Amino acid sequence: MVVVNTPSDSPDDRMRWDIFCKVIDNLGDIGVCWRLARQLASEHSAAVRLWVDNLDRFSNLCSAVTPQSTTQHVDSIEVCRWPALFPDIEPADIADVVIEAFGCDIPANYLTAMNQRQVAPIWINLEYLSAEDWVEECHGLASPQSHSPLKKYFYFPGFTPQTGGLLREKGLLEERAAFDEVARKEFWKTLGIPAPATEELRVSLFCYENSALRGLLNDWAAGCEPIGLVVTSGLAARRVSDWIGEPLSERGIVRRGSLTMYGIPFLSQWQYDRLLWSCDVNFVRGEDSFVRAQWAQRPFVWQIYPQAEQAHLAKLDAFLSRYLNSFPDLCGVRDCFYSWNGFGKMAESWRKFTENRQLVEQHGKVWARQLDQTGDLANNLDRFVRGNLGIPLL
Ligand code: TRH
Repeated sequence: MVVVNTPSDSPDDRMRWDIFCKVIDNLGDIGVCWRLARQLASEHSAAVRLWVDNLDRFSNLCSAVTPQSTTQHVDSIEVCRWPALFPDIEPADIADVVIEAFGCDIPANYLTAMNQRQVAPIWINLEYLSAEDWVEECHGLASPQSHSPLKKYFYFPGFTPQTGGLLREKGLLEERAAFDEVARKEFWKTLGIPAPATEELRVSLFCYENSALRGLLNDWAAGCEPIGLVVTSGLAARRVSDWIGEPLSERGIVRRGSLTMYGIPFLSQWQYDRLLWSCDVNFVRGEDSFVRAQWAQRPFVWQIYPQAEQAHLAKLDAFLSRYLNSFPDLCGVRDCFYSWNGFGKMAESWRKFTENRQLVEQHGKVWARQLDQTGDLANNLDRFVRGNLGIPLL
């Protein structure tokens, strides 16, 4: 039997967590797991082992990860390759808490060892983020498993106190608040991009395939207002390059009419936060960048991950209902989100959105304060686990 190295090889009374992550398509799954792993380790004294099926993709997100290594320590996390043939593992090597991120199905032999462990581990399926009402009812529920005496708990991130909340590192809002003009200028310098001129609107772009993009670029180029568009590396840069008719390279600058486009390399998650904090408007997508845009407290436009049969529209609507609850007619936000997701007239809703940018920004601050009340996901999860294991809170 091959025994996997574990943090428990050294005498250690920290709670042990195993997080399993499959990189399905983009970087959101590993982005969320990596954030959670680091927070559990640094803020909750956890010994975390992160199993990832695609270390190449992970190394795109975190340059300290060596794709060839089977096991490595990064930021005090034990990062392990999750191989197709998972090695047999002793029950004693099973962690106290096992997280299956986004329903990724933990390996069968790992599950066998979980069943044989002297003290049953807490088994959690960390779900995708959704603002839909049903999430509150399902959050924290346990489901008995057909091939296991163990229960699996469904843990939902969310926007209300009846859910697990959102990932937010300790001190994030304070760091955001302290990020002043000087820090912003310094940040632009590190990217090799000039700080925006007074009348310029600085916008960041991170998106999926988007049928509204070309029209918006045309309007920006033909408009009177100077726009500085910071284009993230990857698909957004490729589609903007297609529109320009030549590649927008990392650190490249291309001008078309009133629109200046800046290419940038793929940023660390830390830098990406600072980009969101530095722009006047952020176009974000998926799950993690969407959440970070809310903590950034800058006006943002969200492209939701598209699903078959437009299933994502219910999620988009559910989010907008919560976000705009106290302000249902907020200056084109709803129209802008819908247009950016393929339903509506982008040019018109964008005009309304930017005309009322100050209001949207004020609303973003109130919204972030409200979200902060739900407590952050890592902390809520730690409490949930300790409650179930009967372990006192730290
Ligand atoms: O990459 P995404 O599209 O990820 C996905 C999908 O939404 C998917 O449905 C869902 O399974 C999953 O998220 C949870 O978008 P997202 O979620 O915003 O993740 C991108 C990550 O990449 C996020 O952690 C921010 C990070 N990032 C950087 O670190 N640097 C960058 O320069 C950019 C552009 C992003």
